[in-house]
Amino acid sequence: MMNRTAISAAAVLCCTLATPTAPAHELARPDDHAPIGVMGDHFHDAGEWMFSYRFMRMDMAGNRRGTDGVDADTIVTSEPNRFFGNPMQPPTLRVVPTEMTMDMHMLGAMYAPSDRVTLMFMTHYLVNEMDHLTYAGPSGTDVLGGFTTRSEGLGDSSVSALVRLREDGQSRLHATLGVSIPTGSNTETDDILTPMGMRPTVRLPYPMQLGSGTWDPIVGLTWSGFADRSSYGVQWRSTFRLSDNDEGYHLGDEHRLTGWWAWRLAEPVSVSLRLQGYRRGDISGMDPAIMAPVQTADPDRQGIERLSVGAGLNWSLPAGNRLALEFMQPLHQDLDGPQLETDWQLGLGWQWAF
Ligand SMILES: [Cu+2]
Repeated sequence: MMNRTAISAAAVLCCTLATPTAPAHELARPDDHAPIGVMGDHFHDAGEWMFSYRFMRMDMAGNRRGTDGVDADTIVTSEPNRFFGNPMQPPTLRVVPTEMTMDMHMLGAMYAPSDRVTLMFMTHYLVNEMDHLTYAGPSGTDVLGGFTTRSEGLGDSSVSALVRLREDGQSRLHATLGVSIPTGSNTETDDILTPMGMRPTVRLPYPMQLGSGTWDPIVGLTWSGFADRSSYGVQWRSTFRLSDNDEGYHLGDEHRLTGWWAWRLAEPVSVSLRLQGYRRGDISGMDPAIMAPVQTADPDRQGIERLSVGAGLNWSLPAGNRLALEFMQPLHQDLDGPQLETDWQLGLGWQWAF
């Protein structure tokens, strides 16, 4: 056990902003917070603040249609191009994404104006890179060359209220009600290589855009339970896209259902296992500035169903600091494809509460 008097004294010295109430986070168990990939998993007592930084990398390589892998040669000879009939548009897809990395830097702030409500603000800085192969001309399997597109900048932000519904010594339950704010750009451009060998600068396809362009409600429910050396929880969280953005479309609704189990290895360290189901719908509507013989430009090739498993570690440090990491890998993916498949996802986080 840590010395409460020493910690309180340190808190008073370091944090003149801190409220006089006991900083609950400083003595909290490591698994008081869910694995780092779960957002808005906990609330705070009145007057508490928390700041967090998360880095997340998602790595995608290879393509899939439904649950089956599909190679680039097959895509360019058999997958119809929905823009066929427009000038310069071949009957099948001719450009194939082969790999993508998404890096997310997430900044978060939480403040509890009362015991009942904790307010949470989050924003993202995104760096996306996608590698492609371009096949020559309107048909055949001759590769003309490769190219990489990149987009970087602020993503969407969100403001949520976490409303405490029930809490006793062993469990707690809260609802999440929030709104996603369209701070990310959806008009990013970069150079591409066309099947005719040209290198125009065009508006990037949907997965390379940084924001949704819409104000979207976020709704969720989180339950966590605590035993002596272990803990567990379940969270549902959805984002509903209700209206079109200025470019004439909206992204598909997103739903996440996750459950986790954590075990305390030592006083300040816990390890966790987590399962997550994720579902995202196709895009509805279309941006007329996005037109290319590539799967990522097709609003009907954006839907995802994915079941992932994750292993994580939470580490509670003095003065309200926490470090955490989590590695996730899909067990099952069903894609409205062809679409790039996710290989793995890594999250690292630092949280500071006072
Ligand atoms: Cu917090």
